[in-house]
Amino acid sequence: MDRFEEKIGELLRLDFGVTPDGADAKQLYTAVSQAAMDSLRDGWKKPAGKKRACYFSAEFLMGRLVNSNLMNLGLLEEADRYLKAHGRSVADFEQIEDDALGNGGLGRLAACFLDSAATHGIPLDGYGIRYRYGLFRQYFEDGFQRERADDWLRFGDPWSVRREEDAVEVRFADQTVRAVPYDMPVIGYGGKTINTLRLWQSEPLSAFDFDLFNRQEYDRAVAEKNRAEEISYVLYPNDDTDAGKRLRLKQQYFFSSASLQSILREYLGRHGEDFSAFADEYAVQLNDTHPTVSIPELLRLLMEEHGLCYDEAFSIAQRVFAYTNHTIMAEALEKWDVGLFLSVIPEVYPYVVMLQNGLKQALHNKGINGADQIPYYLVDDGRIHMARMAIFAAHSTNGVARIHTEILKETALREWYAVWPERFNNKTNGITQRRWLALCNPELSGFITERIGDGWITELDELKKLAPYADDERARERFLAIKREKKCQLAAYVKAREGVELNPDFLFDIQVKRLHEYKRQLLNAFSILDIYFALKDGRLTDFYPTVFLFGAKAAPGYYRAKGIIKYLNEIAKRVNGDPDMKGRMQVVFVQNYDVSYAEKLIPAADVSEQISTAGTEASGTSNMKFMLNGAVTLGTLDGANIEIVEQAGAENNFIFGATVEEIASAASTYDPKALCRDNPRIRRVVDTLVDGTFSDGGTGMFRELYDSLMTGASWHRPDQYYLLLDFESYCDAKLRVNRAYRDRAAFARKCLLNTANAGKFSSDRTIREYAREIWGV
Ligand code: CJB
Repeated sequence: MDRFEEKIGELLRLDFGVTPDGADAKQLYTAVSQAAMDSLRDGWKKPAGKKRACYFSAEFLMGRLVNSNLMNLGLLEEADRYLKAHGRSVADFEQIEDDALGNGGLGRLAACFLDSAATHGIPLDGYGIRYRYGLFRQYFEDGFQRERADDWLRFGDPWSVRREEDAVEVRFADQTVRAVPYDMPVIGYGGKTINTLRLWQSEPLSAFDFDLFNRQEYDRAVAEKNRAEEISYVLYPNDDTDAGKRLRLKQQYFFSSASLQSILREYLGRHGEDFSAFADEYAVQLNDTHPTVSIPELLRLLMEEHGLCYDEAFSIAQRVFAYTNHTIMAEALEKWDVGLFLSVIPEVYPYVVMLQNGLKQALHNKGINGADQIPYYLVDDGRIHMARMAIFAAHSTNGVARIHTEILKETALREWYAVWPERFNNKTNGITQRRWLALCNPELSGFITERIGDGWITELDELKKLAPYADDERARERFLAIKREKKCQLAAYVKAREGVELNPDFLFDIQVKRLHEYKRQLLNAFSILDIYFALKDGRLTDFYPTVFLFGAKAAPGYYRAKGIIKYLNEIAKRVNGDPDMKGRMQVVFVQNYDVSYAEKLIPAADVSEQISTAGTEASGTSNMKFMLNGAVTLGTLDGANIEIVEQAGAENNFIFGATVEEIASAASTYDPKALCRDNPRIRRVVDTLVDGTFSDGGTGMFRELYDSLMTGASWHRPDQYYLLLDFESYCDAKLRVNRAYRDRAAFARKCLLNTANAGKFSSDRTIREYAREIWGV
């Protein structure tokens, strides 16, 4: 028995007083995790003298850690063997960890980046917030979304180490709090590089006011503690929208200031007050505008506490910071009310003003003066524009897919691109193949490794070598058998979680992502109804049996998104309850879609639904996960879909709908009412929102959805997501996929070619581009 196993036994004995055979799953999980932590302690040190990149992000959606950490340390098989010897397996850890410190794509991207950087020896550390409660847990009650708090710490947190000695203070107008870091090792594949994810927890300066306690003022005695803890209490559940809330600004400043203080402290320890090397030793990537208050905060720290002048401080900041934009949705570009900002962090505001003056001077130097400067103002109309601040003060602004960056340059940020074109660059997103293939699909991984070796685990371009197997009948049959096996596994999971039976011989058509109007789950709903009516009427006779699966959380305050969930659940109830549909069609909306659910759903998919209105989805990353696991994309020419199709071939995917240019020219002519009037198929499905076909439980939600399609956000702007414009071409494409699926060999060929051409979408490629082109590490 080796050291790792011995350590597990010892921890079980000392911490829980149990033997390996007597331990329950949670005790085993804790002991195995702690033994793994023990094994890496020596290797978990920052190497001296190297530039480090810091990823500042309000979200890190890590997913379950135990399996990926064990795999990366090369301990997964050993742990499983050990557990099996005691009548258990790592699969027993399934229900133990949660994965909720992020909302969606942006937080998951951060997690993929950390994995890729550590795997390739790139010094990158994450900095964020240790929320006490992560994204809410979702369940359905009569088809309506309900939310429950996500108590992710209920199983303990064996992967974090509290670093009391590194705590710092963060000052607000109305309170000062202690930021205490919890460090998590980020273990590269092979275990050679271990970086750090540092998450800050907000605590009171002193735990308890005994004076008040002695005076029997118990409420006030704990009030300060509660107020401090409130800051890192819960993750804002909004994806892609600007909440503009006081607590949100507090959270942003809290982790920005704490992270900068922590970096400065490290640096001062090496260099004293000489800041000339700071920008040579640190790069900070701002993950969206959420940490952008870091810019004036760094100026403040350098000028107020270390005596630098503005020009010196600004020049350092500009070399250190780089900014990633993740969306062009206007409502997501954060703007802070000056009054609110002043009431929360008044000490930072003067630095915003200095930046504004610096900007004016810089524009003047470029020959832009007077009213021409207005579109650039950092403080405009009583609000502070965080994206503008980031573009001005950072040396790099990047989009996350080619088309997204083009839209930033040509439309959304064109004024800025005109002045500072050299700052703009594209970094197409990626995903880590360790979690999204090796871990979640060992069957397909084995298939690939048998044929081309395991080099793909760290160099995904190796998958190219798989392409010839797309023409090999035996390989295709094997691939189909694996897909079926993944469907059976998913079916067992869905049965246990939702109480619904899935038939593994059906086509699996899956749309999973946050619920948002622009992602157009409602369009998917309409197409399903259209097929349903066609089957009922006998118009459609050759439909291959299909299950349409959905997974999505709606922000709790996003009324329309919740209406769409209810509507889809009503459709599911109708279709699944209709005896005519038995063996032909099924609709299932799974509850609490999260990283762990994704790991089950994605490998089982035949068709990946990526149907956002062209120009709205910055990149998308689930599209890449589906592709890697051998599904075809049914999608619009939006975000990374464009690059996916470019890599895998248009003939191996199903593209439909208006392009960005066509959407732009439809803007003045799009007339949803006329489309409804003139097209009976459209009218029939859309009318189900208001003709009593389905009940919204008397809430009026469906009527509101209907109105949003007909009249949109405002009276003169009908449905800004153009659902009905794309309806017909979408339904056609959906039936094209369905027909193509009948020829299983030809379909398997398409799937295999998607996998074989997924190399570009590894986050290893993306993070190397950031390292080389932005950070210089
Ligand atoms: N994104 O998840 C979020 N949250 C936001 O607030 C803004 C954007 C998503 O980021 C992903 C990673 O870059 C993108 O793939 C996705 O298109 C975007 O919506």
